[in-house]
Amino acid sequence: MNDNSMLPQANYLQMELKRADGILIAVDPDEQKAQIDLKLVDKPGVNGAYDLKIEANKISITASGNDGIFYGLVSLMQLIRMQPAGNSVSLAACEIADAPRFQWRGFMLDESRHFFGREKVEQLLNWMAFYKLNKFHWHLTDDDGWRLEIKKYPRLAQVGGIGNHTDSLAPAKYYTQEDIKEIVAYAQDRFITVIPEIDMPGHATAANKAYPEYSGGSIRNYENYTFDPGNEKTYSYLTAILKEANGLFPSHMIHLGGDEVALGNQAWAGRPGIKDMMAKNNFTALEDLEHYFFNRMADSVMKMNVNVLCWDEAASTNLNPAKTIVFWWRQNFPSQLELSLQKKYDVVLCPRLPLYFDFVQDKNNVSGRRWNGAYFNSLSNIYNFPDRQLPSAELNSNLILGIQANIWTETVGSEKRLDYMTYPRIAALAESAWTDRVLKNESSFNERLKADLTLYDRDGIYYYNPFDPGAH
Ligand code: TNX
Repeated sequence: MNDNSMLPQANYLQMELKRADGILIAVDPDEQKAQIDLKLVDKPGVNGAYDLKIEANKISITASGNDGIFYGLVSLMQLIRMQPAGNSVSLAACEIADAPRFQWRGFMLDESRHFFGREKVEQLLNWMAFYKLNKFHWHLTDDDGWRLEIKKYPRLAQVGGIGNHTDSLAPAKYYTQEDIKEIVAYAQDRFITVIPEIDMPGHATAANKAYPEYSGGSIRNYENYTFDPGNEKTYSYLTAILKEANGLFPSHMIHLGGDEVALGNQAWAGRPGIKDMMAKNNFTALEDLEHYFFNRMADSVMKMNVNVLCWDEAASTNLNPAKTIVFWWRQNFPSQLELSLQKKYDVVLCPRLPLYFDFVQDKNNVSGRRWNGAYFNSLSNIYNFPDRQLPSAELNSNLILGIQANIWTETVGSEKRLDYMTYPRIAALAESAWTDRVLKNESSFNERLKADLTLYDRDGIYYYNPFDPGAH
């Protein structure tokens, strides 16, 4: 090592090899003794790039950043792990020069609809690290449960945390602030940034159960679905929540949701506070009020020196493009992607087809979602995303930060189901996010995937086996 800042990466390799493979290595900051030499060098290139060289008596990893050193170590770990089980490991000599295609390689987990808890999340973070994914988008609030302790408003977690999508009376489940800090640190050790989502103004039923005074009202099928944009106090309430949340996440990013408000904003019509707010601002449509609300909340967040992330509906609101990232999820609304690029927003691609992992992956799957009854999200479609789906003019825009898979959990009520929907599709996601289009090779991917499946077996993961698909 030519720099002590690489100790955490070296310790990570040591710990992982011991935990998963029973292999012991020593970590020593003395460069002369090193058999695995880590070196930070001054070299232009993208974040995360590294060189890995395996020679007869020495392995060296060089990179210009600590993340590159980490990814080099992960590649080494993969090579070791893919060896057949036995008493010794032998690696072929090689020279690898590697760099990621996209800087945003994300995975989103919805823990509102069903709560999985710390151990499962840490296992996921471990696999994300194995696959060099680097952004964990944590959907912590939604209609079925509020999963984040907020000290100023304790009922959010204590009352809003009660229930889930299948059982509205299940005891409260949520993360304490201590839990959050520990999970964030666990992710950080693996070069993963954690981004919380506090969804607004829609998908707010759980919060409104705890503090109904900030609810935008109910209509048939949508009970207290929105926060109340007609009440001045709503803005300070939500700002206080966001401030507290921001203190727990060092990412300088908060996802504010902004999705599917049109489903619930009909409840706003006729409410006195809202009528006044509309009149005062000369708004003619409820949509104007929606943009007003989102703009004001985005402002509050940006004032904290935090960037605002949002679903593609919010691309229609005029936000500061230097501090906004739009998540394009509705592949049936390509115009929202175009609008986002026109407005110079940064964009993460996570279209429902093929990147929603709550959608089934096999035509024989019986439970789970599919699009219009027919389309499902196969391993192959994920592997070939985005190149087969989007025009290269859009893909070449430097506003496209990368890609992300989202797993919504209305239909994912157990750890087994979560595993089944996630693995091995996460491997295809990772290769699409990391590997340049000219280097992608689907049959090679499928061949290499076999080794990953044995690793899942070792980790007790209940995965979908594409080589032996049953009906699930
Ligand atoms: C739409 S994606 C939603 C989620 C659902 C998901 C189910 C998005 C921004 N909103 O609230 O869980 O569809 O696939």
